[in-house]
Amino acid sequence: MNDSRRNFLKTAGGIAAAGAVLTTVVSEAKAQNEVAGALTEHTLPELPYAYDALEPYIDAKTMELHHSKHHAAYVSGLNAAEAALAKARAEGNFDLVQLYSKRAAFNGGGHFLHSLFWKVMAPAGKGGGGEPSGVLLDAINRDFGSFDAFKKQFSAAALQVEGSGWGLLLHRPSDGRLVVSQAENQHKLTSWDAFPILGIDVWEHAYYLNYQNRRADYIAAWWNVVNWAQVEANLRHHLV
Ligand code: MN3
Repeated sequence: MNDSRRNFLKTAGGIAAAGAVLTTVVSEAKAQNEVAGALTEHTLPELPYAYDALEPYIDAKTMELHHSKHHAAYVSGLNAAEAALAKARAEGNFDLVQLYSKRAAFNGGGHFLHSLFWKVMAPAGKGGGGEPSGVLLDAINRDFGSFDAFKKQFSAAALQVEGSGWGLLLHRPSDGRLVVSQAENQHKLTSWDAFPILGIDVWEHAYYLNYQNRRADYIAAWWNVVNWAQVEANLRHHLV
C-alpha cells in the first residue's frame, strides 16, 4: 500500500478530516473520471428556523448540537464514503467495498432523514402542532382509521425502536398506502418500496439533555412541533 493510500484510509476513519479527504479524493477522481464517475458534494442544509424556535419542546442546545455536529458528521461521512468508492473505481481495487457501502448507507440514511426531520418541524403555533388536513388527513383516516389511531401507532413505534433509530410515516407508491415503520440506526428495517414523509429522531442525542431517559415524554412533546403542511407537501410530492 502506498503512502497516499495509507494516509487516505487512516484519515477516512476520522469524520473531522473527511472534508479535506473529500477535496483530495475528488480532485484525484476528476483526473480519472472515466473510471471513477461523477460525485455529489453533499452539504449540510440550513435549518428553516432558529435553534431556539422549537422551545420549550426541543431545547436550543440540543438543536444546535444535533444539527451542527451530528447531522454535519453524517454529511461528511457520506461524502467520504462516496469519495472512497470513487477512488476504488479509479484504482480498480474493491477490497473495501463492503466497508464503504455500509458507511454510505449509514451516513446517507442519516443525512436524508435529518434533512426531512428539520423540515417536518416548525415552531408550536406557527406552523407546528395541531392536526393534519386535506389529502394527508384523508389518507391517514383511510389507512389507519383515524388520526388518533395513527398517532398512537406512530408514538408506540417510535417509543419501541430498539436502541437508536427513527419512527417513520412512509408513503408506499405501489398501492398508495401510508405505512408506519421504524428504522434502526439510520437505515435498517427499511422495506425499500416506500418513502418517508414524516419522521421522529429517537436517538438519545435528539432528546437526552432535556428528557434524559424519558423517550415517551419527548415523543409526546414532539407532536406540538410537527409541521403538518410540510408532511402533506411531502405526500403530494410522491403522489405526482
Ligand atoms: Mn439525529
